[in-house]
Formats: sequence, structure tokens, C-alpha cells
Amino acid sequence: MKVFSFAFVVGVLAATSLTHAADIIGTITLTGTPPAAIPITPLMNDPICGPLHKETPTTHFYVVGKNGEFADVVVSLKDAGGNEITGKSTGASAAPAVLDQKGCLYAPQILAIQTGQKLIVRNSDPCVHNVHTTSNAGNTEHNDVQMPNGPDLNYAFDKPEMFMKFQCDIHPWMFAWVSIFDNPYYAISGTDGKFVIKDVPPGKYTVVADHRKLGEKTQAVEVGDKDVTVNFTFEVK
Ligand SMILES: [Cu+2]
Repeated sequence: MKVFSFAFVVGVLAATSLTHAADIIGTITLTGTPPAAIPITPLMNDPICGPLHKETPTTHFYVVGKNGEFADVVVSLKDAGGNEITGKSTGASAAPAVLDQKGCLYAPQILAIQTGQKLIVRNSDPCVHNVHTTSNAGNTEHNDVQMPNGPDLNYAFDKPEMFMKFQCDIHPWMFAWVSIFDNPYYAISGTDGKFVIKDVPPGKYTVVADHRKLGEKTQAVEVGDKDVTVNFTFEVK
């Protein structure tokens, strides 16, 4: 019986390795000097929002490390041959994503979700916000008042879209951009510039890197059963 169990385990492991999907990993680098971040002075002048901060927050469109490590770049895949991922959203069963309003700022400012995935919008502040979404792709638009520490808002969007805008009309400096994909194969670069798109099925794809201010770059990739590295460099002049 023990021998049978061992053979069974080996068989399962072999089958798993044969169908192993690979990760696409990479680093995003920024060259050149981006425009300086701008202090959000109106926030500090607001009687409720101001005291929530010790120092004046700034805009953070360009989140870049000492060696050009470039964060907040949305990396996704488009089909280019074999094993199509378009329409393979797992959003309805994916863990909810969270967009918080904290210190009268959206956190995070750049977020990515799947079609059908639950997006929880939270108000962690002692003041009223209104959550106002605008779509360029036909997604349902919202304009909802959310009371201080009020109940979460729950949204889901059914169409792919890059950088769908969230804003608060009460605090005109508050913006977030939520990208929506109809598959689970995307990632956002961290403060180390790195991203990982996990468990990509074998096939040919176009890797698409999008930055809110610097636009889009693409590279072709073929995924087999080994991890693939794809790096991008963005420039500001
Ligand atoms: Cu607000």
C-alpha cells in the first residue's frame, strides 16, 4: 500500500511539472529626472484633512528609487498566439481588492483588478468623501457619498479599461486610477521596480507596460515552462 502511495505521489508531481505555468518577472527602470512632486497645499489648509498629516503630502506620479527603480507601472499581457488569456477573468472568485481613503488621499493611487472582481472602497477618514468614477470604456459610473468611517462601498466592473478614474469632488486633489483586466495576468511594479506576473500559461504574448504619465511600452514574449525575464525602461527628457 505504501509503495502504491509513493508511486501515486510521484505521478502527481510529474504531471504537475509537465503542466507548470511560468512566471514573467522583470524590473522597470526610469531614466532622466522626472518633474518634481508638488506639495498638496489645499489638503493641509482643510480643517479636517490637514491635521491628519504631520508633513504636507505631495503628488506621487513618479515613484522612483535611487537607481531608477520605477514603481506604479501596470504590466499586463495581450494574446499573441496560442493559449489565449483574453476573457479568462477569475474575478468573481478572486479575493476582493481594497481602495482606501486615508488622510484625504486614495491608497493606493494606482490599482489593478479583474473584471467581475469585488472592489471594496473604504473611508478610513473622519470626514465625508464622495467616490466619483468616470469610465472611458462603458463601465458603470458611480457617484456615492461615503460618511466618516462609513460602511464600505462594493463595486465590480465588467469591461477592461486602463486607468479608470476615481476622484472625490469634495477634495479636488484626490485621485486614483484603477485598471481592469479580463484575465488574472497582470502586476504593478513595486518601489523596487520589480513585478511578477504569476503562473502564465505557455504561449506567445505581448507584454504591455503602462505608466499613468509616460504612456505605454510593449515587448513580445514567449512563455514555456521556465520563468521569463522582461525588463522595461521608461525615459523622461
Ligand atoms: Cu474626499
